[in-house]
Amino acid sequence: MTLPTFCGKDCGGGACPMLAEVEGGRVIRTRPNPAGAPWILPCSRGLALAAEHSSGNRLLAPQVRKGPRGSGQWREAGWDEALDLVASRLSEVSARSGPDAVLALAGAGSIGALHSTSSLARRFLSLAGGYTRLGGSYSNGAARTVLPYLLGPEWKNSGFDPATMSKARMIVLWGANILEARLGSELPTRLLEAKRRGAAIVVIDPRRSQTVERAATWHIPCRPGTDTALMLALLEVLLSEGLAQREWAQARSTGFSQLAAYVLGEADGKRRGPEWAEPVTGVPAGEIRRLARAWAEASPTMLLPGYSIQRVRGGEEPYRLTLALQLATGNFGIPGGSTGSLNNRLPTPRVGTIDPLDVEGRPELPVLLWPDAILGGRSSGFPTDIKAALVAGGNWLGQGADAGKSARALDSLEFSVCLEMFPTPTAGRCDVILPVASPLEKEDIGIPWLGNWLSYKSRAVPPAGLARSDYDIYADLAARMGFGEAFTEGRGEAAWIEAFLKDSEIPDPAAFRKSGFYLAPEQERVGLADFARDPVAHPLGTPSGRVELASAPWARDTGGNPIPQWEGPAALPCEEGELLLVTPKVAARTHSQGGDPASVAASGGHFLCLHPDDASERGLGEGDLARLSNATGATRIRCRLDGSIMRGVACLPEGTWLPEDTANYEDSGSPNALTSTVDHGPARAASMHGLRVRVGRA
Ligand SMILES: Nc1nc2c(c(=O)[nH]1)N[C@H]1C(S)=C(S)[C@@H](COP(=O)(O)OP(=O)(O)OC[C@H]3O[C@@H](n4cnc5c(=O)[nH]c(N)nc54)[C@H](O)[C@@H]3O)O[C@H]1N2
Ligand SMILES: Nc1nc2c(c(=O)[nH]1)N[C@H]1C(S)=C(S)[C@@H](COP(=O)(O)OP(=O)(O)OC[C@H]3O[C@@H](n4cnc5c(=O)[nH]c(N)nc54)[C@H](O)[C@@H]3O)O[C@H]1N2
Ligand SMILES: [Mo]
Repeated sequence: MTLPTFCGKDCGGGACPMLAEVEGGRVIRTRPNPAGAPWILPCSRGLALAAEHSSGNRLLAPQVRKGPRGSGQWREAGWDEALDLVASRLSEVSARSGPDAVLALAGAGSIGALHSTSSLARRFLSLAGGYTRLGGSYSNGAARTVLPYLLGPEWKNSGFDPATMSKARMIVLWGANILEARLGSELPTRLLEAKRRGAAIVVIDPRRSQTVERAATWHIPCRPGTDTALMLALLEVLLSEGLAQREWAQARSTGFSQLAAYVLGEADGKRRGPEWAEPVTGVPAGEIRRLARAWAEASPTMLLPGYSIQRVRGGEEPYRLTLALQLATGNFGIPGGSTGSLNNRLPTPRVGTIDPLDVEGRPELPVLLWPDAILGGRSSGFPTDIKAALVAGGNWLGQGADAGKSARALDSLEFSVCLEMFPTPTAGRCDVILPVASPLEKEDIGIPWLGNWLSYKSRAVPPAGLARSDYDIYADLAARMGFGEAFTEGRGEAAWIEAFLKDSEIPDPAAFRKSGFYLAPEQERVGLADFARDPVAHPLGTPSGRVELASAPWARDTGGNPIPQWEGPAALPCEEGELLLVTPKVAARTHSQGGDPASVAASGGHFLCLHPDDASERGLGEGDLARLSNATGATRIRCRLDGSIMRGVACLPEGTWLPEDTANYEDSGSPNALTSTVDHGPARAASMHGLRVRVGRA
């Protein structure tokens, strides 16, 4: 039997259409769904979904902790016992300390119209009386904070449909490694097609990623965290060589002349040109000039910025300058061009989704600071004193910044419950673990990160062991706590899907269920195209109606710079001997899924990647154990020498699991032993690239 399916992971794809082959009640394999071909294809992780599903590591029964947190001592419990315990402990905390004492550590482990780990957890807690929620995002916290100031509410419509890539003459992937860390299911195929037809493909990345290897016609290594300086220098060349489309840009923005005056050094005599940027960025001045000229010449040029460039210190500035570059070169909002905003900001087809029932005005904290908020509470200026946590769809311990602090925070809670498929380090520090169904055990509608389409999956097989869907677990808990009917609205899972399809633009739901795929008619949308064509007739919802490159509200609300600027030594250059660490995604994992030691070993191992010259200066050879340290912490890891990474830069991928015992964190090799929850600029967003670290022999 063959059934439509998708993963529903927060992996940059999210809903890639696939087919599950089921034999004898088991899913044998998943393969691409021809309905999505030739452009919308799953990645290697989707094709490995059946293996994840049947992994011997899965949690198949509720667990109640017996020993101290992190001791790994558990006993199995039946559902009645486990749910009674969770219901009574959550109610007790709420009754004693108020509902805000419960923190929703609700992540995106599962995404979909119904099975959204984040929406379901919030819905449950909203109905339970309230909770403290997390705001912002590890992914794009800086960009999503600053972009509304530039674009107004229209920032949500500022992306592009992947098919428009076919019109681009030049594509600039700025810190976007889309062949490994996807930012849309359709981008890899569109990019490789662009390469075949001879488009220029520029990749700006300190590493020679697979995207560089397989697609780039021009690789420009740039020191992490210095993109702002490189962008300013490009603007300087465009302006001083008369290549900028000044009038076009000025008709569509505010602050363009101020920005021009800043890069040309009109006030302070300091030109932010290629010679200024070279020592900061490591990009030769001639290369910067060449890129600026190519950008001005190749029309249209599509700029696709990765999220990486804003997950750095000073990460608020790059996404102001990506917009400025596309305005200066006349590529903003034209077909085959882009606005320079986050690529996936365009609406997906209308379909119903489960309502998290969020109430305005509930206490909220920046996600980066969850450990500080637990440890510090009101006396440290946070809105609430957290006593308990509901953890679902995230491996917070190890994926969040500062692993040591995260562990202390989880250990300090009075009560915590985790809904999980696998015995993650986070689950290991909770009091109760509830086993959840796998992606192949749930019916759902898939909503992609990027693209004007939807996918569908039927329940390929029933849940393994005692596992249950998050929905089913909350419905049961809600019934025990007296609000079952409000949670379910009298519907089972299938009835919800039915209702979502009714409330959708899909003309033929039966055909959709059968094929597993709905492609909306419009596939070549260009975000903000109307505004770009006629900014007077189609103004943006900003105070000026234009793109606010200069933003007084931004400066007023956040204390940030009114126009984007390079802060310089605050971030860089490094002190003598320090390296700049990047901690990117790898193709084999969605974050920490597949980050357990056995899976990591099976997918090639976990290493610190160093340039041979940087290694030899530190007395390190291939396979030696290196020690990385900075103000947050330290970790040891074997190194691999690689002449293709930029000098002065080191790479340690994210997503490996921490050991149970915090005493062993120094041996974890986790980059988040080194990331910090403090000092992070106006957006209070995470810095996970461009970390200054010392590296030496362990
Ligand atoms: N395989 C896989 N793909 C994923 C995910 C996953 O877990 N696994 N997660 C998804 C999610 S949730 C997100 S938010 C996105 C994140 O997408 P990104 O943040 O864009 O992904 P990263 O892998 O962190 O970084 C992408 C590239 O940027 C480079 N880089 C790092 N720092 C800098 C810098 O300062 N400047 C420049 N120019 N380049 C830099 C890295 O070397 C890397 O090759 O990825 C999505 N795609
Ligand atoms: N150093 C460093 N750290 C990073 C990053 C970086 O670039 N560098 N990137 C950051 C980014 S962009 C992100 S988005 C975060 C992601 O970090 P997390 O949100 O922690 O992501 P995952 O590790 O994928 O954790 C998802 C968990 O949900 C579980 N899960 C899967 N399906 C279900 C389900 O149906 N129900 C429930 N209850 N659970 C389920 C999975 O088993 C997994 O343990 O990491 C951030 N951390
Ligand atoms: Mo993310």
